[in-house]
Amino acid sequence: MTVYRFPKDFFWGSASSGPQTEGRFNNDGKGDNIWDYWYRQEPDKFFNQVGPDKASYGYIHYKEDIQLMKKTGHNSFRTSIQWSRLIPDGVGSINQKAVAFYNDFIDELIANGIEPFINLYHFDMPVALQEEGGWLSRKTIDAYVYFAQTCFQLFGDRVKYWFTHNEPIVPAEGGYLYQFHYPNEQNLKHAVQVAFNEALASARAIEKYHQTQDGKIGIILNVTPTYPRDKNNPEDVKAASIADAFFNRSFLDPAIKGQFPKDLVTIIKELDMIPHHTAADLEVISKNTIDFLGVNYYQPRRVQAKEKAIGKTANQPMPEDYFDYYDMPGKKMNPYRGWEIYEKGIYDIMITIRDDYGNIPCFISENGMGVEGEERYVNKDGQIEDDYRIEFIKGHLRYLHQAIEEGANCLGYHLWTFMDNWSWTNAYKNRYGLIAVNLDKQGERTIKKSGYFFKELSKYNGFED
Ligand code: BGP
Repeated sequence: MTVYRFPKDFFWGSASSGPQTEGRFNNDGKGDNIWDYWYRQEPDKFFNQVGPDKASYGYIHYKEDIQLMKKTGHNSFRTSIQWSRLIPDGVGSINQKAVAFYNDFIDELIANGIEPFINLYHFDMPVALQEEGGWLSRKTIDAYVYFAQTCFQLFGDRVKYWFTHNEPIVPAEGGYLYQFHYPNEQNLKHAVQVAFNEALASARAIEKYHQTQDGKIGIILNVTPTYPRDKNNPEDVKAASIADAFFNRSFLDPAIKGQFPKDLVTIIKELDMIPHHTAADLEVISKNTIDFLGVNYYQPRRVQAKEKAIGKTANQPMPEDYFDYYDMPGKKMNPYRGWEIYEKGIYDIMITIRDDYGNIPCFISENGMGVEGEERYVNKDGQIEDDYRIEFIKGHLRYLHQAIEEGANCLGYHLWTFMDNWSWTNAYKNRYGLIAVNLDKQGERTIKKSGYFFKELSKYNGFED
């Protein structure tokens, strides 16, 4: 029997986001964000045509939800403040109903012994700002800093853990390369500008935070460890390093080291795609790095050297001009999401943060398994027996524990996610929650087997097997 015990005061909980859980109800004063807008334009893009309007009814059920968090062992919980709920047009007047809602939510968490972790931007650009160019525009950076300051002023007396962005690479790649976020373009130059502007916006918010507040502020990055097909083949290794520069170090380096990776800058220069910026911007980025890092980990990236010489794809350069993906035989898959499950990846990330990023304090801010058709696993008492999710969590925690034993500065583990929620264009296809949500019954909640497991995990600060 092996005992996996985690450090004292380890954060156990889960992550979610405002746009994926809250929904939108009469007279709540929320404005449109790009998801509300895109769904109205193209409902067919969303699984079973389910949009963000009701999400998981979190706006209605949040008090009950916080009791369920307690029942599932949460000592901490992350969500985001919806920009378009708080400031319906992105800039300008503040929605007082949103202030009351978030105040109550935060107070209720604290009253129940759950530390609030609050993120500012989770893919939810207000439409009024998207019409001005979204993250391509400096106006959005200014508006974002105003939004951030407003949140710090309103809630900073009680919220001590803040995040500037969740996975900022995703709006860049989803919106401007691979077309799974609005505005659905394929334009590397735009993707680079969006990424730069997000990094700058983050640094400017951090600057404001440190001037006025006394808690901690960080960023949440989806760190996807990149493995070469053959680690003894220099061409594969080089390809993996370029992929890592595009998708991991592009945000890790400015957030933690205050600088963009040199190899990536060289490539972007060769492509003549250096984003618009000033010397002052670079100084802000270099001086305002994060206090701690949230790591989202779902899957590895496997890469091989390009079969054909570096080719400029059609008219549009793409990151994949520099590497090919490697389809490793025998890999373990989550067939519903189409993502490889590789538990050791979590260990490798922690060791990279320890060795290459000064062992900055960090925590696992998302890790989880989305499964389709979970109603197959309902037992006679109406509970979903999601043993696969329990195994998934344990498999990752064993490796996380090993990394901590070897000195990684990891302070907690948050599962994605608390209750089944709305997954962007996948809507409710894959369910991730510790709690099942029945959309046919106004979002009725039922704890899954994994929810009871999580309670024990938190209570014993680990597990044995
Ligand atoms: C992360 C996002 C979450 C969440 C999760 C699961 O990238 O931060 O918002 O959605 O992935 O992925 P998906 O919803 O695409 O299945």
